[in-house]
Amino acid sequence: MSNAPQIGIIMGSQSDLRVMKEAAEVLESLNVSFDLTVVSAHRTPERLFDYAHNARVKGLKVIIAGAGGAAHLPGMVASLTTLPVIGVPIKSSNSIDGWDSVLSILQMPGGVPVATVALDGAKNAGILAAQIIGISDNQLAEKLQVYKENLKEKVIQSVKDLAKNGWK
Ligand code: RP5
Repeated sequence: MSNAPQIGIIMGSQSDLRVMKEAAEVLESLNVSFDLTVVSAHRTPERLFDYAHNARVKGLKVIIAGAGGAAHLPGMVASLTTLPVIGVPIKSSNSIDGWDSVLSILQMPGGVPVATVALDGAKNAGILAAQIIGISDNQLAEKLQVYKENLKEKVIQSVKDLAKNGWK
């Protein structure tokens, strides 16, 4: 995207992209600028420190961090920045069943929050990040309002479809 990125999307491995691209896609659809890269807490710890320390300086407002297995990336980034961090637990090749990723990201100690979404919930991470930006961006808030109206419309339509088929 051409605008300076407002949201940073990071993931522990390129193998996480199949999930994390859903955050990118929803931000694209809302026209919110972001950048996206791989930062591994365990394999590139120095890169993790650099990324977290530079995030606010380069203008990021929210960080979305996804990782699987022993998923320390979101928590470590949160420990190094005052920007809000949204964590995406990923069911990956080294996950037992996904709970390992969920708990690694969710169970943060007091003082270092990570807003944790559902397993593989990158889409919601993107929406939540946009909602945070939307606090001070009325145009974006309007787009989010339309998005939510569409969700409502889909449910109303499904109620009508069921009724048409005799289900009430
Ligand atoms: C985690 O290990 C990554 O976030 C990824 O989910 C998982 C597996 O990584 P690869 O072995 O596929 O690179 O750190």
